[in-house]
Amino acid sequence: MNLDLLSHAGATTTWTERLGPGSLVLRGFAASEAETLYGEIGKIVAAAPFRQMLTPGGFRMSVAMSNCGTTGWVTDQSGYRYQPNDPESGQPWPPMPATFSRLAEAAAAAAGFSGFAPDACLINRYQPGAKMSLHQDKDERDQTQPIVSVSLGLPAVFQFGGLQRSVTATRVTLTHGDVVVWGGPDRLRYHGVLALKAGEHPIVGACRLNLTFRKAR
Ligand code: MD3
Ligand code: FE
Repeated sequence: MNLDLLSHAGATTTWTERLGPGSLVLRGFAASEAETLYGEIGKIVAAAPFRQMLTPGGFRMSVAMSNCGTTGWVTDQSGYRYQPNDPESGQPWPPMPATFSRLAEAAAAAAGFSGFAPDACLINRYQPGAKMSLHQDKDERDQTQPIVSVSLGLPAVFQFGGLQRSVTATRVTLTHGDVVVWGGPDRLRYHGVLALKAGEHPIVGACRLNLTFRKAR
């Protein structure tokens, strides 16, 4: 594991861990902004509540989701897609707060992807037992753009596989304030999250929240 010192304007000094040629963990990168992010999430889910969506195969996801931005990721019986409106309300997704987009752009730049301008932020809520099976993110139009993820609350074990499902996955624990940038040759690698263990986080409570920033359109 390659450890580098990194200081970023905005306060925190943290360290980085390379997971692959195009993916970098920025430990604690969002820690100083966590309360702000958490407050913004509260406002977003007041307008677009967390919901457990249905996969095209007819299974209810254990992770509850919402979105902000000009488009949002949804799944139902007819498939996976991005759409500008919340299917539950018919209303546009809440706008992406400037604190979110600035953080995502700064993280991407720190990992070597300058000019990242996300139009979608998927908000995942894991309660104890919730998990995400190995999958690829390939519903975004421009796959040369990275994905940035921000973890808040309880720690989770993230699985990072290869370009084929059969490749054995590496495990890495992601914890409160960690930011990961996934791009380049790692953009289409299989990944997932093991079932969340119960606990209590002082800011976020009994769950894990994950923001994933995407350039979908
Ligand atoms: C690696 N979410 O929402 S974020 C997802 O922690 C998703 O909630 C997980 O996978 C979570 O689709 C993992 C990290 C992540 C996101 C996208 C990736 C890792 C990725 C795309 C390519 C490779
Ligand atoms: Fe994913």
